[in-house]
Amino acid sequence: MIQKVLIANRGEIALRVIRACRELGIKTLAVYSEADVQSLHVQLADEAICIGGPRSSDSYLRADRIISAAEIADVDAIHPGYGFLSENAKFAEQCESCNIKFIGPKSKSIRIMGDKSVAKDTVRKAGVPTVPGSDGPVESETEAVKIARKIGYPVIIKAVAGGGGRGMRIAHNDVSFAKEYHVARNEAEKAFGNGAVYIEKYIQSPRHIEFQILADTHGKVIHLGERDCSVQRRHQKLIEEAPSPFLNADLRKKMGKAAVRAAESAEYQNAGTIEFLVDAKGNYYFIEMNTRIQVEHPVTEEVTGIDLIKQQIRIANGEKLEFDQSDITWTKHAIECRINAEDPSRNFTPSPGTISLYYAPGGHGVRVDSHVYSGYTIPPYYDSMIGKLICFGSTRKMALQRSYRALSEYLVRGIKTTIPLHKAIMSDPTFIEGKATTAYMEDFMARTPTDLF
Ligand code: MV4
Repeated sequence: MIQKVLIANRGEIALRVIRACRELGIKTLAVYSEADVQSLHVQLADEAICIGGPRSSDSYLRADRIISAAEIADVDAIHPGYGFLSENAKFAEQCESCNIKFIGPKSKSIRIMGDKSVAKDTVRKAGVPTVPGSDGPVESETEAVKIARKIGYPVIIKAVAGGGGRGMRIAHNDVSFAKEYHVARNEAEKAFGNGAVYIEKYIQSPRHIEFQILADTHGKVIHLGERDCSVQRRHQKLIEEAPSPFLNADLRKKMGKAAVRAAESAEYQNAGTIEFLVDAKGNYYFIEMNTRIQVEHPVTEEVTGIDLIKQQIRIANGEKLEFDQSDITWTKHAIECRINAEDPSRNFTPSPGTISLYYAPGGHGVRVDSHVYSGYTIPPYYDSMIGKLICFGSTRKMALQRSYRALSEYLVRGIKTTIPLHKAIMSDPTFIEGKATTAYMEDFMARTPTDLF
């Protein structure tokens, strides 16, 4: 039985895990960097251990120090949150070999899904639709051009070790292909130490729709529906919502079944996400699986009523899922706005510093997951997200109106944030009509005067 958990993370997700543990009667150990001494996760956990300097590479990425802390404090399990070591197969393996439960999938599943080409091949063999392209990594430029011609331009060149939009190049003809192929290989080699790439047909302006999976250690896999994450900028998501305004019940059912098959094909356990691209005609294609809890998980929690972090802990404990697919219903609509310490009028440059005044919205249908407070200083070392505003109601319209209302009472002084940008999007006809694709943000920024932010 898990009685004590080390949270190998910081910020709002560390708080989120501490809260779930509290409700389950589980003791918590926070780890923190020298930059996070004043952080709420350090204050709210039962115990806290400093694991190193401000930079992630000296603290939250130091598997050795985190496992030492786990052993000193005698924890039963480690929750990795998102980012940092959450999708590191070696870290999961180290936990397993030290007899500490890794609250996540087996290292084997992380490895399969970490190689984007192996992931694609694995789910395709299980009957899940994938984007037409090369069968696995391409071996030479000559072979690559042949495949590109066969599938037809435009094509996208993706790094096998990439993911989340890193290491992708688009080519429109033989000439640009030759150039982009080499750029992609060099970038992949530099960024991941692995230059292998694969090729796919490029889908124009798709929607990004992902399915939440829960899988127990007894072979049961269910999905909790989708999140539409099409509103993003440079592969950083800004808004996520559930259900997707684009899916009907029939498509949801088909994609949900495909998502479950994809998870099963990797013998997946715990919470995970299957990402699809969906084109204008409703064709859907698996692109990647995220083998961790995601930033946007509260959207699914609010529409299904299921606490995903508690489910992760229950699953790691070896307990059976307490519901069947037919028990899962979606009766509400939820929208999440990511509040970042960034200046949208200056190309989203980070805006770290001290928050002189902080007041978070509340009321019916409003949830704020945040770790900041009046007087808190945002360190420059980590990502810029300072909170998530999740608004929900019985209809999409209600969730939209509530989001605008809550954003209007959200006060963050002393730094720049994405709050004014979100207010503008919540009142934008294209977004309100549910027509946003992955091309939305670029278009929105081009036609919106930035002095609004
Ligand atoms: C694509 C694509 C078009 N065609 N693959 C970006 C994130 C990574 N997970 C995969 N991505 C894309 N893959 C094919 N074959 C377009 C994107 C893409 C995208 C995907 C999801 C959300 C936002 C995006 C923004 C630009 C491109």
